[in-house]
Amino acid sequence: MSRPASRDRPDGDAPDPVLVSGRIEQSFTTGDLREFPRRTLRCTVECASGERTTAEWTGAPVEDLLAAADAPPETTHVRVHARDGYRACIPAVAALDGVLADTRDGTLLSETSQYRTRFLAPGVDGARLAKGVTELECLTVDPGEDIDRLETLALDDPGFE
Ligand SMILES: Nc1nc2c(c(=O)[nH]1)N[C@H]1C(S)=C(S)[C@@H](COP(=O)(O)O)O[C@H]1N2
Ligand SMILES: [Mo]
Repeated sequence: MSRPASRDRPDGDAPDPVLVSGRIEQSFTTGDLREFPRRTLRCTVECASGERTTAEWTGAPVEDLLAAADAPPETTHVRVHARDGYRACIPAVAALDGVLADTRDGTLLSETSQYRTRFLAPGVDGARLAKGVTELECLTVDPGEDIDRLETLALDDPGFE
């Protein structure tokens, strides 16, 4: 599946589709994402610094995306990868209630932001609500394993809005 490049793409030449990796790999363009049932989540993005914003985020249910990629039942975490190298691990139970949003408060993210997709899930701290998602990856993490080592959250770029 392909679509013509657009001059006003905010993503520049970043990889366009979102890859979902379970037992199989599926890649979805933002157009494909809109074919899924729409889920809206009211979610507060809360920064460790104390700043917070609340909005309604709409997009494809993470649960459906994972099912499409045949997520292994033993999945413990979903690792969300983003365009800027950001990687965040979300406990699978929380991720399943999440949404891969393309819309905030009824407006396409691509019209207002430097990114077209964002991962949102209830109860997840703002630092893990990745913008500009490139991949949702199913992981099975051993109980003793250090989750921090699977993440890269230190890039916070205030210019990526
Ligand atoms: N890809 C990506 N996602 C990211 C970040 C980032 O640097 N890169 N910063 C995180 C942090 S620390 C916060 S607090 C929120 C900020 O979201 P906002 O720009 O909507 O306020 O995005 C999160 N998602
Ligand atoms: Mo943050």
